[in-house]
Amino acid sequence: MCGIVGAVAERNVTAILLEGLKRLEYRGYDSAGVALFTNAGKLERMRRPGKVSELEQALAGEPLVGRLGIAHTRWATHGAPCERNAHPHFSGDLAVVHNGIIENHEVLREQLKALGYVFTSDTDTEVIAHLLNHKLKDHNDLTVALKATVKELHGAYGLAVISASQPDRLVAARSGSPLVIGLGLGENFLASDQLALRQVTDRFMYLEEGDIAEIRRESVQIWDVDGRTVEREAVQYRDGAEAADKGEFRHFMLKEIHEQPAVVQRTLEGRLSQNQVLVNAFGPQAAELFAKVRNVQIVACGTSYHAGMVARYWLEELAGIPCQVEVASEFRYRKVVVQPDTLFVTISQSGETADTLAALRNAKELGFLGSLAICNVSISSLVRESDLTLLTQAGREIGVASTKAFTTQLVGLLLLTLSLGQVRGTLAEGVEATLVEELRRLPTRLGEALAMDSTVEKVAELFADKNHTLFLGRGAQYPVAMEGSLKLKEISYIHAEAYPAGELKHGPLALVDDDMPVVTVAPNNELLEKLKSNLQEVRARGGQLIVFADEKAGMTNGEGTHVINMPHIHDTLSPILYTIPLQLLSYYVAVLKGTDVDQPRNLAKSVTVE
Ligand code: HGA
Repeated sequence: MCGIVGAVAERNVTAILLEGLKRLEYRGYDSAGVALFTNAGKLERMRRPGKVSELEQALAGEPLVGRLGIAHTRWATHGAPCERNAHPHFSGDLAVVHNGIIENHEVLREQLKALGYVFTSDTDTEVIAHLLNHKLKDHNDLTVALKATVKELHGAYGLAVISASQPDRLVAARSGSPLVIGLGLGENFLASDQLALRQVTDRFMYLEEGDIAEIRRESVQIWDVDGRTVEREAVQYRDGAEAADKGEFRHFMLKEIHEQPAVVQRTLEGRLSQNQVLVNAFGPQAAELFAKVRNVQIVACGTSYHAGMVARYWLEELAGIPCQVEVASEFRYRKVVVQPDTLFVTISQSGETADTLAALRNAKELGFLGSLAICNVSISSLVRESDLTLLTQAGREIGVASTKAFTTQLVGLLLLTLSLGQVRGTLAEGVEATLVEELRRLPTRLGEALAMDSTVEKVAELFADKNHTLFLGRGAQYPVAMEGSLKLKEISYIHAEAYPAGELKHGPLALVDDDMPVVTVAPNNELLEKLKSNLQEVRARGGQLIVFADEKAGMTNGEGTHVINMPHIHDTLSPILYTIPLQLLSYYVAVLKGTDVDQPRNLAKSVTVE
C-alpha cells in the first residue's frame, strides 16, 4: 500500500526520492510528500494531495535540496486524503513516514496531548512522530529513541525517520510492513519495495520482522527484535524484466491481460514431466507432506480468494480432498476448529497481504499439518514464513486490478490439486496425463481468447450507461463470475454482483429489468442445460443477456441475448480461459467510462494494512 522511500547520500536526493515515489505510486496514491534535511541546515517538507505529479510540480516551483530525505505516497487509513494528513509528519526537528496502522493511536494521542504535544493531522502516524520526539529527550540518540518508541506501538508499521539534530543517518523499523535497504557506494537507500530503488542500485538487504536499522552513507547497522546486532544478507538483484513500462499498450492492465499466455507458460515451466506434475515443484519436502494431507484449508483475500474458491471445486472433484476456503480477515479472528491432517494454503500476489500473513501466523499455533503459499514474490514474508511454496511467474503486476496474478494462481492451484491427487493416489485413471496435456495447450487457448479483444470491446458499449450488473456462473464458473464482477466494480465503479445461477430465483431475479445486464459464463459441461433455463428466466423479465459460451454449446444470438463464442477447452481448465473475456469486458467498460483504469479510486496494490 503506501510507499516509502529514503536516501542518505552526498548528492541531492530529491530526484531519487521522487523517482522512487513514482515507481511505488501504484500502491497508494491519494497524496504524496517529501521531507529533506536541506542544505540550509533545517528540516523542510513539501506535501500535496493527489498524485506524485502534483508533488513534482510543487517541487519544480519551490525546489528542496538536501542529501538526507524521506518520502511517502499515501493510501489513507486514518484521516482524509488531504495535505495536512499527508506524510511526512513532523514533531520538533524530526520527520516520520509510516506504512501500516497504529492500533493504540487513540491512547497514545491522549497521553501525548497531556504532555503538551499539538496534533496537526488526523492520522495514526502522527503519534509516532511525537512519541519519538518525546523519547529523544530521554535518550538523545535517534536510533535508541526509535527502539524505545516501537516498544509502545501496537499494530503494523514500516517506518523511516530523519532528524535535523542527527543528520548523518536515516533510521527505520519494520513490523508487519516490508522494508528493504538499497546499498550504494558512499550512499544508501530505503524503500518499502526494491522496485523504488532499482534506478540507483541492484544490491538489497531485506529487513525482517522486528528489525531496526540505522542507515548512514557508509554503513548500515541492524538490530533484531530482541535488540541483538544482526547481519542481513546483501542480495544482488538481476532480473531486468520488471521495468514498469506499458510498451505498446494504453494501460498496464491491458498489457498485463495480454501477457497471460506468456506468464502461464512461465508458471508451468519446469513443473511438468511428460505426463505428470513434478511434485517437488512445491519444495523438496512436498511429497512427504502431501502424502499425509487429508484436508485443505485455503485462506486469501480479494481476487486470490476467488482463485481459492475455484481450487475447492478442483480439489474435491479431482483429488477427492475436502477443502474449505475463507477470506483471511474472517479466518484470523474466528475460533477455528482444525481437522486433523489439514494443509494450510495461502494465496497472495504480493505475499505481504496483511490479513493473509496474520492468518498464516495464527495457523501456526492451531495445529495444521503444514503451510503452503501460492505467491508471486519470492522474497515476500508469506514465502519466507511458509513450509512450502509455489511461485507464480506472473512478473510484476502494476495495474491495481489483478489479472495475470489470478490466472497464474489458478495454474498453481491446479498443479497443487494434481500433485496432492498423485501422491495420495486419488486421481481417476488418466486424469493427470490428460490435464498435463491440456495445461501445455493452455497458453495457446489463452491467446485465442485474447484474439476476441475487439468483439468484447463492442459488447462493452452495452454497459456504458448502466449502473448495475449481475454475473452468473455454475460450478467452478461461479467464482469466475465473482472475479468478473469484482473487476467491473474495481475499475468501472459499476455496481456488480455475482450469483450462482441456481440462486437467481431465490432473490436477485427481482432486480432484473432491461437496465440490468446479466453476464454469464457458460462452458459446455453437464450444467449447461440448467444454466440455459436460468437464462430463460432472465429473458422472460426483459433482462439483457451477455453470454460467454463454448463454441460447441449451441447457443445463438437472439433478441436481448448476445452470445460470444469461446474456444472449446477441457472443462477443468475453463475457469482460467473464461476469466480472460471478463477481464477485457471490465477494461473496456472502464475505458468507455473514462475512469483511471490502472489506479482506480480508493484502492491500492499490495494491501499491507488490515
Ligand atoms: N495509517 C497511515 C498509513 C496508511 C498506510 O500505510 N496505507 O497503506 C495513514 O493513514 O496515513
